[in-house]
Amino acid sequence: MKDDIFSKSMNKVEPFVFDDKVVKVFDDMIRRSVPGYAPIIGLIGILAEQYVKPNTLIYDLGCSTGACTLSMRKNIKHSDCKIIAVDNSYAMVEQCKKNIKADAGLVPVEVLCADLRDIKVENASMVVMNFTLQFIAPVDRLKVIQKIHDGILPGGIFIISEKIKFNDPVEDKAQTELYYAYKKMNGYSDLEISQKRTALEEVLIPDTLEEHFKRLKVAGFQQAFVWFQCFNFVSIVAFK
Ligand code: GEK
Repeated sequence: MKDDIFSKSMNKVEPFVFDDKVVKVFDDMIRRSVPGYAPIIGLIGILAEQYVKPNTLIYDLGCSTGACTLSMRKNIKHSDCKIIAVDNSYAMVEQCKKNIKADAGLVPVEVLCADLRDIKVENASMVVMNFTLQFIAPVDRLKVIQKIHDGILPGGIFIISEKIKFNDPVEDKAQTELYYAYKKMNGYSDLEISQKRTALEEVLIPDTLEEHFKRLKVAGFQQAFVWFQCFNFVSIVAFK
């Protein structure tokens, strides 16, 4: 279903929430709004194929409708693994469960409606947070990353995709303008772009790449690098 949530002029733009209305248009919204989303989903399957170890757990934190979970499920070679998909939006979790049910993959999937800050991470060979840490309160971010690090087995990986901001104001402006041009190319009007920006203002708080790398290092990851970038959207792989 086409995303037209912000197409009409609003007297007051409310903060963005992942409710029923958003879930209905989510797949269209994220593909048209996040440059690189579709290739990232596909390529996360390759990372899963390479790094998931037998008899381990795989986490998809902030799973939404289950795109990363399904991509990993398709490519994991070991059916004794289990994917744990977590989201705190009831509407998202319901849609995710439907999508998993309609998929013929053999790897078991458990879908949890929970705040990712409250769940235990253990025996993991791969953890994915695809565009989700940006919605977690900045004060909680290190604790979340630390928990993920501690729950990953040696040799395991953590994939974190985020919208980022840049220290250099010239780069920040150029990358942001390219991102808005991407949205316009995908059919969003200036009004939709501007109202969505207002709705996300205090909800999606981006960090710089430097802040991400520093946090990953403090948490104990051995190495981390960008494996995908399109404008101000990046995906990092961190190795334990
Ligand atoms: C994808 N990964 O399609 N606990 C659990 N879930 C949360 C929390 C939290 N504290 N806060 C936000 N979420 C997906 C896309 S969308 C990104 C992820 C976007 C959930 C929220 O409900 C939403 O489903 C997801 O994080 C972020 O690859 O919409 O830009």
